[in-house]
Amino acid sequence: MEDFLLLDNQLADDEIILRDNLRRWVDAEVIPKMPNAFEQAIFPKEFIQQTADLGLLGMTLPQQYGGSEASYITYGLACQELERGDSGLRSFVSVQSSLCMYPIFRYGSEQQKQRFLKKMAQAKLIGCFGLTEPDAGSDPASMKTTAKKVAGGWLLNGTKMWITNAPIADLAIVWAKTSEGIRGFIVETEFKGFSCNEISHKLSLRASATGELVLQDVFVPDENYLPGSDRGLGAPLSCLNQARYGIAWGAIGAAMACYEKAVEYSLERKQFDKPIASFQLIQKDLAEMLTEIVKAQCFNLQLGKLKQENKASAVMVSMAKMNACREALNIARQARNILGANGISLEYHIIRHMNNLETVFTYEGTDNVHHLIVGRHITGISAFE
Ligand code: TGC
Ligand code: FAD
Repeated sequence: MEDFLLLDNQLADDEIILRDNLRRWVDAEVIPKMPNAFEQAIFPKEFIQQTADLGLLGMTLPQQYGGSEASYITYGLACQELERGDSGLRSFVSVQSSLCMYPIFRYGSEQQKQRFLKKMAQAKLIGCFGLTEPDAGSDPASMKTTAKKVAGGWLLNGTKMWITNAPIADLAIVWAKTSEGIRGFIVETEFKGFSCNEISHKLSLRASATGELVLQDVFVPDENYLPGSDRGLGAPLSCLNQARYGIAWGAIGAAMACYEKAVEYSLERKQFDKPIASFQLIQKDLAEMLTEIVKAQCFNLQLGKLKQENKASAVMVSMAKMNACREALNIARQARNILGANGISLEYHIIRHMNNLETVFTYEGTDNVHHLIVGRHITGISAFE
């Protein structure tokens, strides 16, 4: 779509090249497949290897661990383009990169990094991230999953709910309560006592595999304990900062797709002998949609620069995620309205994005949670206590 505020001037050449290559791939290979994948509720398996071949898995990590040391802006642009295709595709990449490779990179031993990261970058191993439980969503500190120290390892018991990639995963980063607080574990899905139940009947993020993890006396050897995760809840929350950053870019990608479709449609569709784009109320909606997209793009760009300099705080990331998801959902709804009845057809893509964005609005911290994180920053008073 139009670069209204000439933001490309602020991007490096390699960032523009990657974005444009990815844009072509998403247009050619992803978008045509998504209506059917969404309707059938399948995550197209070919995307797994293709995203690895495109260098999208763990791209910000050092080369020795399979990454390409890409800038955070590059990662953001990748999330934007992927979610222009479908939120489920961006979710797959987010979870593998930010929620599985990142904790191994940040909290894992050298042996764990050597064993897992390159294979994950090549999509030879797929990960999922288990924090949420049936009774612990916004408040992960109340989790019930436990890890008990035994000779040579740990015994894990509990259930994790709503876990992206779980049905296709080879390993799960599981967060559990030990006698000393919350810690992270690399649970290989072939471990005895581990099982996964796929969650069906979702009407949002349908082209994404979601599951429930059940852990019944799963023995996890010491070598799969994340030794650096001994900072309690802060460890999983630091991974969420990475993923929430990608979501802020991704949600705007979905919004861009909806906006572009709405502009195109409003110019073609005639009522009262005129293109509906000529009606003032439609123009007002389009103007609002473009304005919010450009505002969020500016926010993301500045946040990406700060993240690259290690100056992006968690509250900045929360504000970006909150704003991008809310505005993307509003834009999708406005676009849906502009397409009238066609707005609800999968053929026009908008209803798919709109339904997906309902999940994106909720996961990785709900809209309310992010408002309260920002509110805590403003007032110094925590609404969670
Ligand atoms: P609180 O007292 O605020 O903090 C506990 C400790 O954690 C530290 N901390 C952070 N560290 C790094 N990054 C952050 N964003 C952090 N937020 C907090 C904090 O400094 C403290 O450290 P210490 O050393 O003082 O102990 O904790 P709280 O229990 O009051 O909770 C705060 C709250 C509600 C904000 C937090 O629990 C929260 O963010 N809840 C939302 C849960 C959530 O986002 N779940 C997401 C699950 S994963 C997912 O949805 C994946 S979807 C993937 C996909 O498909 O793309
Ligand atoms: P709840 O926490 O029960 O919240 C319900 C409502 O109450 C919300 O509106 C919330 O904002 C509000 N609320 C709660 N507390 C407060 C408060 N203090 N003040 C004001 N309002 C409040 N989790 C993972 O761990 N890994 C994954 O890979 C993953 N993937 C997901 C994929 C999908 C498709 C979905 C839908 C979810 C996924 N999640 C995942 C779970 C997601 O992170 C949680 O759904 C989310 O954190 C909210 O938790 P909850 O659904 O239990 O809602």
